[in-house]
Amino acid sequence: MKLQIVSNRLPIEIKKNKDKLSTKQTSGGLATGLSGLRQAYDMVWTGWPGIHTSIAEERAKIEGFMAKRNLFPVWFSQKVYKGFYNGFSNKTLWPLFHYFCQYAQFDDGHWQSYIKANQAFCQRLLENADEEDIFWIHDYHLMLLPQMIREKLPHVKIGFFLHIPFPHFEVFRLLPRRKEILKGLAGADLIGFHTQQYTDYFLHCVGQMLGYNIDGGNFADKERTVKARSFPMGIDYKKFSECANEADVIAKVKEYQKEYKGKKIILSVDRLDYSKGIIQRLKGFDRFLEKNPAHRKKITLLELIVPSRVGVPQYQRLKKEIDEFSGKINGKYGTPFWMPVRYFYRSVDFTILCALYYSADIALITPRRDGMNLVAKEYVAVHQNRPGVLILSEFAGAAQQLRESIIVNPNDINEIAQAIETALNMSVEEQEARMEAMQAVVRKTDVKQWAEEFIDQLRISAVQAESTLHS
Ligand code: ADQ
Repeated sequence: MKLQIVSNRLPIEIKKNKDKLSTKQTSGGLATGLSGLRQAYDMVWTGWPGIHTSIAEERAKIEGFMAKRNLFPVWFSQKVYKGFYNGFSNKTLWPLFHYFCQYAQFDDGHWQSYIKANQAFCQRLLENADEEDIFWIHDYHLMLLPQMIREKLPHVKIGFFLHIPFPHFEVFRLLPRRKEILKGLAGADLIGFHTQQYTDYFLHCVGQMLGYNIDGGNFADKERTVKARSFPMGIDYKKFSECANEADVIAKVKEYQKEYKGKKIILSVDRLDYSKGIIQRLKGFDRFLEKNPAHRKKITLLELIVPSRVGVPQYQRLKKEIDEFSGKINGKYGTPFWMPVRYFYRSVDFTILCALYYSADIALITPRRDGMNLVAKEYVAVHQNRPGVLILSEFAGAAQQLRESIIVNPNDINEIAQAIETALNMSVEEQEARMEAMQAVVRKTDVKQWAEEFIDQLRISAVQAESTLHS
């Protein structure tokens, strides 16, 4: 029996530079969560290796490298991958599921590529699957896959986890292929979401669009019972909570303390994405500076933005808008000795990330929609015995758990400005009390525990589904 993990990307990516192949580690969070399961299961992982090649020798080399690590690449033509990934996944599903309906495109060619890509995943999995296997499929790229596998292997255990929000019925129904998506997911035994709200929205859509009776969190697809449950994803709590004891992190923190002496640091960390509310945050900070002249020169907003989906036009436009708005704030309030906004457009390593989290007096996290938002949890975990305030959007899944943060509506610029003021005026005792309460929650829902709980539930669900089938 194997545990088959399936995600769009493999945890190791292949890069090619002037005919030379190299490797790079990707998706840290999920890989860490699954590491605990490695001891209990024979685990294999199937996904795209990050490169398109039709050269047989190159493919064989990559296959060999991956096989040694129990990784199985799925190969696509560039055209199919583009329609599947840039197209249906990121121009249709991503905007719609994040309530950016105006950005959602419905292109039948993209949909055909989405089907083909899911089929390619299915074929690859079948080469190496048997009826005893447990499948755990991840995210919105692969929503047709549960049913495709079910048709070929009716008795295997299939779990699916959605890392982004599941939208309200009124938004989901805009999708022309909504029924196909729901039927695809219904091939699973267990469907997981970050929050109870996303779970309820999904079940409501199943009831309305497929006409199934919803019984608690369950429904029957033919004779099989399908369960939908919430599993709030966590972080590697130990790693983040202990990082401030590491010598290289301590050295970096000292550097930042020297550089920002006498100034408060507000930090934000995101992938470049319109769902993350980066412009709203800048506007909120602008409003704060406008209303609080006494704080000028004493506060800096550090924005760490990791490049993402550079091929999609909305993302290019957003990058330009952020550049312009940051420049506008700096032009308006900056002096030769003080820049209100410092903005870094790159990924940083773990040491720098932790040192920044630790040094930040405030984390300002303002997504307009976010499945969970792990950055909020990382900030909380790093702040051991160190005051700090988390300002968090009510539209992040994490806001359901991190109740002691200052919760804001990112569309309300005045509320963001007011939250910064409240954070700056908060007593150290209150900051610490709130931090400790949030740390207790983040510790309890660690990523390894999240993965184990999902698999435990999947095994139970599948046994129940099996007994329903034979009764
Ligand atoms: P993301 O949209 O990528 O994930 P998030 O949960 O915040 O959002 O995770 C981002 C990760 O990238 C964090 O671990 C963070 O440390 C890291 N990161 C971001 N910017 C960085 C930078 N400049 N340098 C280095 N590291 C950086 C999707 C969903 C989320 C959901 C996760 C997990 O959109 O809602 O929480 O999956 O399910």
